[in-house]
Amino acid sequence: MFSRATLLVLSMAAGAVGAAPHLDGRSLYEAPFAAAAPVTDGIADDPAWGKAQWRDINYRWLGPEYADTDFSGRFKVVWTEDRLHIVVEIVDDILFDSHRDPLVQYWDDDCLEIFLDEDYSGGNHQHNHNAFAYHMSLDNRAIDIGTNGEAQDYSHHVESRWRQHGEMIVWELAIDIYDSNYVDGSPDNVPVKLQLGKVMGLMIAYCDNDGSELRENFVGSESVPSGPKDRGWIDAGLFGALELVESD
Ligand SMILES: [Ca+2]
Ligand SMILES: [Ca+2]
Ligand SMILES: [Ca+2]
Ligand SMILES: [Ca+2]
Repeated sequence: MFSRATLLVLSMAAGAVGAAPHLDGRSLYEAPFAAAAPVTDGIADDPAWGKAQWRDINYRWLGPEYADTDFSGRFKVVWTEDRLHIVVEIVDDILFDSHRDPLVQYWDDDCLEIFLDEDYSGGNHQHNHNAFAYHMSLDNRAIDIGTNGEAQDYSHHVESRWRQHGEMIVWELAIDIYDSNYVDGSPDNVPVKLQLGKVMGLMIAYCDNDGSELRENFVGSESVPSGPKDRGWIDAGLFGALELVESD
């Protein structure tokens, strides 16, 4: 569990770099270490998942009230030295991918968003790599805005597979973690090695569209008590804190 000392250090670190502070009331997540990395195949029978706790995707950021059968979601996180592993269970009554080009209006198709801030700095990440907001399309592409202000395909950062199990989609992801020094298009980017006790920023969300021109709902794992609720693609201060812990 997070100690008061850990939280104090986190808040001091954010202040020290002059970043915008995190909003009050951020979630605290713990990712247990995975002795064996989960296989990214959309089947969540990997032993590592049994160590982690489910967390809900239940804050309605955009759109009207919705039924559990329209959308519901929850997720777990574990880690290895090389990658962060996430499993998401989603109920969505209609899967919809209107814009077949993954770089066009990707947030208005059904889309799983994985927000990651390697050093939990918070702050703006719109046109830089202070944090990433991977928009996972139904064809397993990872899209975010690059330093040129244009949508980029970062699918080589994220291994992603989902399968339907009854009414449920099980979506597994294995993510290379890059820090803010990442350079778009460079062959020299090296993922960060993960270690026990590391604290990162994390937030998970789902854009649900069931056939409309624009997404119908946007639902996330963090509360947004003030300001535009959909600004996670700009503001890493909304993200929760994820601590990498032992397996037990
Ligand atoms: Ca699996
Ligand atoms: Ca739906
Ligand atoms: Ca950062
Ligand atoms: Ca949908």
